[in-house]
Amino acid sequence: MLVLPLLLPPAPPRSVTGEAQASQSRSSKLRWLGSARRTGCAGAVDVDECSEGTDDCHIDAICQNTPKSYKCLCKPGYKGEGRQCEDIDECENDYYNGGCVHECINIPGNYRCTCFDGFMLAHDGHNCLDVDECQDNNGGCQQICVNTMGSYECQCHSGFFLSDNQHTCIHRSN
Ligand SMILES: [Ca+2]
Ligand SMILES: [Ca+2]
Repeated sequence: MLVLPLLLPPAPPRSVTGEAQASQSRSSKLRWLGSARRTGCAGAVDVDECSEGTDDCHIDAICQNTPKSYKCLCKPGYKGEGRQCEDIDECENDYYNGGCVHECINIPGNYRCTCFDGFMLAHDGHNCLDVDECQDNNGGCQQICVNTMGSYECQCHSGFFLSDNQHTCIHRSN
């Protein structure tokens, strides 16, 4: 039985710089693919459509070269079959709210949780923690600062009452 040696074309230059070289290497690669198919050696020559940019993956997809073809996979945070990908709206479900305790903001490929005034985002990125305003300059209170959930209030020692600005105390005159 006659066994014909499998003749592979020379490898294309690995590091091509410049548009002229790149397109030259592309056209010769395509030529090789054609001859490989004609001679029935499918699979012997693989064209990396991903690195050549000849794939039709969506801009928000990851191109994966395979031995005979390529695959398009939507990036994390996107849904679709690869040729078409669209952002997942993590905030869409009002009940789940992206797992955010307060507010959920949808962004392309991701989402962010934010908190109402008087709260700060916890390290888990989802919970909201009360800001203790009294830790900072006594909350601006002249006498007593009382921290509350989502806010704070100023109070005064006996013999004083809180002024209209809710921060300073005025001595009660008899
Ligand atoms: Ca999103
Ligand atoms: Ca507070």
